[in-house]
Amino acid sequence: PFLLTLLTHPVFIAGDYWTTFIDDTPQLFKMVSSQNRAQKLLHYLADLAVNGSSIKGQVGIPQLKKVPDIPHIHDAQGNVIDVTNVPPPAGWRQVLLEQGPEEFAKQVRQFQGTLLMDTTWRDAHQSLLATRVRTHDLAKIAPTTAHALASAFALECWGGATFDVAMRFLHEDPWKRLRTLRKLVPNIPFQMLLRGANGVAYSSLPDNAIDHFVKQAKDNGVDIFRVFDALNDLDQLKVGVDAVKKAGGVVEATVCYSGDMLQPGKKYNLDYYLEVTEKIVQMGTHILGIKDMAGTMKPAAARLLIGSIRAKYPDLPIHVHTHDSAGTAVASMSAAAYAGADVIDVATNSMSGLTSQPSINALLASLDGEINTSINVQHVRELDAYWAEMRLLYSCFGADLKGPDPEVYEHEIPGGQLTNLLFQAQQLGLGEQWTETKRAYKEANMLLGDIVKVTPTSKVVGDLAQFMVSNKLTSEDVKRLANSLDFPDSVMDFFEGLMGQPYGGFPEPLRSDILRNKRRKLTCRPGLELVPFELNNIKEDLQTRFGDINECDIASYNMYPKVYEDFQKMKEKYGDLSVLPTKSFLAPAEIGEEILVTIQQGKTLIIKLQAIGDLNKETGKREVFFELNGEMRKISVTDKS
Ligand code: 3PY
Ligand code: ZN
Repeated sequence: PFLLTLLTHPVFIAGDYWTTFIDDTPQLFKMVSSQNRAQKLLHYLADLAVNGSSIKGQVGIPQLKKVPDIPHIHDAQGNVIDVTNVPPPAGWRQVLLEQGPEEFAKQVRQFQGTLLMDTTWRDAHQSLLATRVRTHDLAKIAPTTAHALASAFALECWGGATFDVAMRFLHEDPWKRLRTLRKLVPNIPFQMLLRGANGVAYSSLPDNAIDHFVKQAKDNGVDIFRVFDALNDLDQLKVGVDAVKKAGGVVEATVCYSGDMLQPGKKYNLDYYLEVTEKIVQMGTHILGIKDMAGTMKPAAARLLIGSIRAKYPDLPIHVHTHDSAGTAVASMSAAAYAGADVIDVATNSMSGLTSQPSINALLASLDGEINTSINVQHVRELDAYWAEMRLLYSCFGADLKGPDPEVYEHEIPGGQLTNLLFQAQQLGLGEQWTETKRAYKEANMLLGDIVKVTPTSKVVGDLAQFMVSNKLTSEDVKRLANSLDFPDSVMDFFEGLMGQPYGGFPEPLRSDILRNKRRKLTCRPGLELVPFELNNIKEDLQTRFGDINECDIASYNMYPKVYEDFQKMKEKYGDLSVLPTKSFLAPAEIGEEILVTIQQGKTLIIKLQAIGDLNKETGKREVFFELNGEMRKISVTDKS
C-alpha cells in the first residue's frame, strides 16, 4: 500500500520529486498508517465475528441495540446548552490551578455546605460493572459532564482497578484515557485512588517507582490523590503521601473504615480511628479521606466518627466515601454531612446504589433545604439519562444483585469485591455457594486477625474464604492443618508482610505454621527491602522491544509488567481498539450492520460485515468479508471452536 500511495501521489506523478520528498511528505505515512490501522481493526472484528468475545467476565452481549444518545442539558431559561462549543463554567479546578493545594483545601473547608464528588467514572463502574466502562463512552459524555457537574468538588476517574483493567481487559491505555478526559473537562478537579506503597498494583513497589508513577499521573491530569493503605499501615501510607507532595498534587491521606464500630468489642473503634487520624494529620495532608469501602458505617457511626474528628480538627477538610451495599448509604452520608463532612462521594443515579456509591439525586433530596451542595439538581438528572443507557450497554458484566445486602455489617465484604465474589458464585451455579462464601469470608477474616479489608488485603480474605469453601475446611481445620496446607499466594504474601503490618500484629502461631521455612517474616515495610528500579534501563529495554514509548509506558510496565507486555502485543496485532464503539468491541457484528469508527479527528471508517465464509477444514480458518469505505476486504481468521 505504501508503494501504491507513493506512485499515485500527485508530486510523484508530476515527476517533481527530490531526495527528501518522502521525508518531507509525512501524509504518505499517515495514509499508509490509516490503512494499516483499518486492516488491524478488521482483524479484530473478524475474530469477534467468528469466535465471539474473549473479554473475561463477559456474559452475553450488550442489551442495547442503538448508540446511546447524548442528553441535552438546559440553562435556567430552558435553552439547550451547546456543550461542545460553549466552554464550561469555571470550577474548583480553577481555584486549585490559580491558588495551589493549600488554598484549595482551605476554601473547600470554608465552603458553606457540603461538596460532592462524583465517582461514576471510577468506583461506581468498578463496583457494579467489573470496571469495564471504556474511554470511548466516558469521552462522549465528558463535555456534558463538565457543564452539568461544574460545581462538583471532583470527578473520581482514575486509579484503583481502572488502571489494570484498562490494559488487561479493555486493551486500552489508561494514560490516554486520562489525557483524553482531561482535555474535555478543564474545570472540575480529577481525583484518583492510589493504594499507597502499592501504587495501583497489588503489592509494594520500590519507592522510586511510586514517585515516578505519581509524577506522571499528576503531569497527565490528576489533581487530587486519595492515598490509602489497605492495613492503615502508616509507613506504607506515607510512601504514597510523600510521592504526591513531591509531585505537587492535592494530598487526601485516608483512613480506611472497617466493620461496624458501634458494636461493642470491635477492634476498630473510635479511639483507633482518632489515633490514626492524628498520625495522618502529623504526616501532613491537605484533606482527610475516610474510606468506608464495604459500606458498614451506619448513620450513628457517621455522626460519632465525623463529629469527633470535626470537633478535634476544626480546620481539616473531611472527605467521606462509602458504598450502598446495605442500602443505608444515603442515611449515613446525610448524617456525615450534618456532622460536618466537607465532601461526600456519590454516583449518578443509574450507576448508584447496591455495591456502588449512593445516588446523587437521592442525597441531594435528603439534604434539600438544609445543606447547600451547589449542585444543579436538574443538570445531574438530565446527565443521568446517558448512564441509564450505558448500564444496559455494559449489563453483560454486572453480577445479578437485585437488592441491598444488610448482612454486609457481618461479613464486611467491600463493594467491588462483593459483586466479584457473587459473580463467581453465580457462574458456578450453586445458590448455596454464595451463602457459604459469605460465611467463610467472615471466618477467614477472623483467622487472619480481623484485618482491614480493601485491595489488596480483601483479596487475601476472599482467596482464603474460597480456599476454605472449596476444600471444605472450617476455621479449626485451617488452624490445625496450617503447617501442611498449600495456601493461596496472596495469603502467603500477606503473612510474609508484603502488604505491610496489620494493626495488632499477625496472628500466631498461624503465621509461623503457614510460612514455615517457605517465606521470611518482614517486620518493616517491604519497600525498605526492595531494590530501586533502574528507570533508564527499563526505558531502553522497552524502546528496543516496543519502539515508541514514553514515561507513562514505563510507569505502566513498572506496575504490571506482564499485563503491559500483553497490551503492547494486542496493540501490535489489532491497533488501537479504544476507537471502536463499545457494542462493536463486545459483540460480533451482524451481517449487513454498519459500524462507524472515527480513527482520528475527521477520519471515519465505515465498516460493514458482508459475510462469513465456510470453515476450511484443512487450515481451520474462515474468510470474513467486509466492506470498508465501500471497498471489499477479506480477512482470514482461525475458528477456535
Ligand atoms: C481499589 O483499591 O481498587 C478500591 O476500590 C478500594 O476500595
Ligand atoms: Zn470505594
